[in-house]
Amino acid sequence: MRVSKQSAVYVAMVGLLCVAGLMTSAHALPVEQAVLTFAPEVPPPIERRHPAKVVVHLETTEYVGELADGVEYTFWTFGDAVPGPFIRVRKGDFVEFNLHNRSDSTVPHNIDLHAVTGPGGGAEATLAAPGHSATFTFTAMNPGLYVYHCATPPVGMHVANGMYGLILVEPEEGMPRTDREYYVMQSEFYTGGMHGESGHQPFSQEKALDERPDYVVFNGRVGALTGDNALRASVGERVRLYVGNGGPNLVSSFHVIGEIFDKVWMEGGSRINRNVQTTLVPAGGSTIVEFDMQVPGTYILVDHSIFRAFNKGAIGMLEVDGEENRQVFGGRTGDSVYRPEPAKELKPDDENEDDSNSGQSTEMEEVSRLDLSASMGKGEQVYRMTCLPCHQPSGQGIPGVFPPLAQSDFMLENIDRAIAGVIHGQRGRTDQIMPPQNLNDEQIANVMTFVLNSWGHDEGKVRPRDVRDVRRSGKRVDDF
Ligand code: HEC
Ligand SMILES: [Cu+2]
Repeated sequence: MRVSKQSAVYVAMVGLLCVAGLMTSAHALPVEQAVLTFAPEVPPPIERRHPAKVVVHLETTEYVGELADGVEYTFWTFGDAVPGPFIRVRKGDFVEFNLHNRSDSTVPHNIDLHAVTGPGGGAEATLAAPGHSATFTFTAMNPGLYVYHCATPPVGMHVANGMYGLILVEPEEGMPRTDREYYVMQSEFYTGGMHGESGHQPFSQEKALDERPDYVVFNGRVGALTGDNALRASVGERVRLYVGNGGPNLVSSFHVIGEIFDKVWMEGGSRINRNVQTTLVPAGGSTIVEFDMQVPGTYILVDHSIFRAFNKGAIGMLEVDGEENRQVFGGRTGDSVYRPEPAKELKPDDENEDDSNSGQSTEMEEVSRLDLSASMGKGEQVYRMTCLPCHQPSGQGIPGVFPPLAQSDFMLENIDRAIAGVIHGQRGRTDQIMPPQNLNDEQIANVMTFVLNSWGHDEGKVRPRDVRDVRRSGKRVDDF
């Protein structure tokens, strides 16, 4: 199994051309090798104010990688990464595009660049069998941010397996300067198993036809932009995101929680819209958004078709450090534990003589520390991806909206009841509803273990079979 070389900047196969004079007889243009970068990195702005001949070398590959923790998928790629590398040229540039299909590929591949004016965007011209290369040329006629993708039949499958990326054609005068530029590309995956099911997952043609993805992700996998992989910026900086949507099916409602886009290059074209909350990114389309950072914190990138974010993986994070600005954002002006009275009378606990729980605690003593910390680690991932947006990073909840899990008496009082809430959803204690969390037994066991051993709790390990028992009992929160 090979791991994609995310983030490394690589200059595509430097060589051959461009020796000293930097001139080709054919076009009398200076020759440059394209600088390609892996998401979330963007190549440096183009400094020159004249056209050039830009040479791109891109390799198509196939490899088994991780779609989510413990979930493997056979990706088909450009540049050994999903999404493929970011290409940056200038309007008027003459591009020599070399596509190399590695010899261990199982199928032919090609490339359709939406930045190309001409048949198939280069698809027919670049079709390459395993172990072959193809070259074509084009002039970048129109400025904008364009998607590229494989267009080899079955096209849907090549795209669904990860074959897409972005090419920016800068206008002649260049893009305005910003402090940070990032590359974010949404796409969805259709797998044999349900979301979170571990092991190698095959592509599901049936789900793809139904447009029923199990994963909707940024930058090729669940968690590519969260935790340690979060994007970074500082207060006072201007951030620009080059956002693409590989599809293959869904249109994205791209939104950054806690930010308003000062500028949006609508659909990645030349028209600028201002003061936008959520912008559409069509399948096979793009957008460029820009905003100033005024207040530190974690800003969450989502597809605001919100189940895709909280249940299917379409979450990214932008961590911003720097000085608070109480004028812009007053922050918490009150801080208290949120313990609403139960809206319904709960049945007294002694009705089901909690001996299942006491049995559990003797067994719990046998569980090794190591086992607990492994489960905690996996549980933290689930928590970050699933529970955090509502219950918050330190389990503190949001007063009046989402109850805290830290020191939640309701939760600590009856753990099976809390598990039932996570399985089936829960309502009645607040004005809000917790929807059923579409997680398997192992994921729920891990996340509960994490929650029950964080923020001052010390409640031991929940095992998948504990979750299974609650699930089998069919009991809902109100039945406890
Ligand atoms: C969409 C927001 C949302 C998400 C996501 C969410 N919850 Fe909740 N959770 C709530 C709400 C709202 C309640 C209270 C519902 C009610 O009124 O009974 C709640 C209640 C709970 C409770 C009972 C605590 C109490 O005081 O009522 C537990 C335990 C809990 N959630 C755990 C989790 C876990 C674990 C996850 C992640 C797997 C999770 N929740 C994901 C919104 C959410
Ligand atoms: Cu392909």
